[in-house]
Amino acid sequence: MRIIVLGGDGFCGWPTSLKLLDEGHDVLIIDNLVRRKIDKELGSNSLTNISDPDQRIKVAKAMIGGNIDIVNTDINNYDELLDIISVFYPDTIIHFAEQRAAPYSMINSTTRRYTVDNNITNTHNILSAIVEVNPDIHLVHLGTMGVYGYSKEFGDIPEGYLNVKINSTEKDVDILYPTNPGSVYHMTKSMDQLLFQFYNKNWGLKITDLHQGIVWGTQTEQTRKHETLTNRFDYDGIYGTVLNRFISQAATGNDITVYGIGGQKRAFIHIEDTARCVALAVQNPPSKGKVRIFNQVSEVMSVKQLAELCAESYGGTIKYVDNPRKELAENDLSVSNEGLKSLGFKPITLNKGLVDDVKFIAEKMKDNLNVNNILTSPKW
Ligand code: NAD
Ligand code: USQ
Repeated sequence: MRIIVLGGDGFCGWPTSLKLLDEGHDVLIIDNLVRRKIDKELGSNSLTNISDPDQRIKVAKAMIGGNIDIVNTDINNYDELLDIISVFYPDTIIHFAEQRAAPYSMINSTTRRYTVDNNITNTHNILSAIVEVNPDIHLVHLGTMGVYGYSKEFGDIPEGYLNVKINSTEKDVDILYPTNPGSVYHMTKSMDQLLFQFYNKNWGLKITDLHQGIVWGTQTEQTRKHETLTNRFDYDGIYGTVLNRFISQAATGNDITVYGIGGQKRAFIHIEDTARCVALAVQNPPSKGKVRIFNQVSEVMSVKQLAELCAESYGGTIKYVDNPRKELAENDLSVSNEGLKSLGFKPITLNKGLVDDVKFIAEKMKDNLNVNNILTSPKW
């Protein structure tokens, strides 16, 4: 297949691009490298050393083979996006290109507005370009579990649609799950869903929305092939996700920073599974009938459980800090992932060996960790 990966220089997009290349697809990455620029703006960095995009592409071609390229373009620029899609003429477009950190989206009015402008315009530009170039293109979007909120208010979390009984008619209907975002970032993912519903209803676009849990890990089968292919590893208080933060904190002799009492339950997925699940969705496009929504998650864990695992395994100290976020101190959570499983997904669950791999990398790169970047989350 011919596949465009939007945001293919990022944490999830890069290993997924390499996986698709390895599977024999032609891959074109579009990325404006804004994530690398935000690191500079925040005075932060990836714990791993990441190579320049052109170097990455050169080595990917040499180590994996096949066709892969990158174009540095802002997806907010509609004419350029339309041009690239018209010329490359993909079968599938994968959309990773959004500002994805909840804390970043809550720093101030500049970052709130940037997150909304960037994410919503990107998603809408892509949908619009698909209608113009070829409505048969399959769009695979990375959504988030955060659109549901994290509760069992309506029972176990289904895949996108909630079956309800209407009091007045007594009919059973499937409605889009009522969204309950906890940050401006998560709100943009909720808004993306409405754009997808409309473009599917009006133009019959084929859309898969993957509501992904928190990603952990850093390397995959393909990124391990050469050090130039190394993936990024965010550990800081803005972009670092919780388990990677805890592992890197324990590996470098820093306190493990649990927000509140650690009763927050969340869904998790390893980066290797991110690439596998996206590849499965690409290989099995949906019909035009309805937006297909899958929960891209492997397992549910509480923040406290993760902190204890890291402390017990690596001898770290748990530090309970005031929660900078507005979220439930404790919640119960149960999530269906039947859709991807029906396509053959066999989740990698948290195991000591895999956590050790991440710990080994974090330990090796410990000189790159700036302690001033650990507790940088804004309060909201
Ligand atoms: P990331 O920030 O590492 O990657 C996003 C990439 O998109 C970056 O390389 C960035 O430069 C690019 N980008 C952003 N705006 C762009 C624009 N206007 N034009 C061109 N390129 C642009 O994020 P990630 O962790 O790889 O996440 C990818 C997607 O997966 C996001 O949509 C995110 O919401 C979703 N997701 C991530 C996680 C996670 O834990 N990392 C979990 C669930 C869902
Ligand atoms: N947390 C801590 N200590 C820390 C960091 C975080 O206790 O040092 C807690 C947070 O309070 C939160 C939980 O860990 O309760 C998860 O935080 P996170 O930063 O790992 O995840 P989140 O902000 O939800 O965002 C991440 C990605 C985002 C994606 C989302 C999936 O950055 O792109 O959409 O995970 S989900 O959480 O399932 O919605």
